Amino acid sequence: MLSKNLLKKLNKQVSLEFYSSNLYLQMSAWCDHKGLEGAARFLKAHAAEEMQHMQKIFDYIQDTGALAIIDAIEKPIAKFKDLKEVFEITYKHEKMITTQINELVDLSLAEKDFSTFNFLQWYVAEQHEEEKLFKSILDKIDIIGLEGRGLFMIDKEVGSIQLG
Ligand code: OFO
Repeated sequence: MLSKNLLKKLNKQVSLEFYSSNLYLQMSAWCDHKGLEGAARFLKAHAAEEMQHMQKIFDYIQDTGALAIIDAIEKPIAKFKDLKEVFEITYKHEKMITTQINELVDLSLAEKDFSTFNFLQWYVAEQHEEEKLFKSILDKIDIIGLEGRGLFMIDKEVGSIQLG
């Protein structure tokens, strides 16, 4: 059975994953609007992944016999300076999500809720991959740059990333 505190934090994570999905979907709309088809495709696919992250926690809560609660979801930012800013925001956002997951892991251990601790390990591994992914995109932007053909190349590169 989930403790009150853990349930509250897991429900908060449901909302955060919804927000992640909305943020990436909104970013994909901006990219599409700017003719950045590769980045738009990548971010839209990533938004769908975030919905799966949300659903997994939602289902876990329900499976424990507790009640999943969907809270109000914050409105995502819709306009960006350039593609670099888009990915700076994604990277920062994923680091924040990692912190939240780590806090959940910490709490599950403190409460000796080993079932939830075990469930959260998937998210620990996923966050490692996500931070690595977004950092690698930022590194490419730094190397290639967004001037002239750089933007075209980055967009093509990002569009070719296969999500797992
Ligand atoms: Fe991007 O991992 Fe969920 O939020």
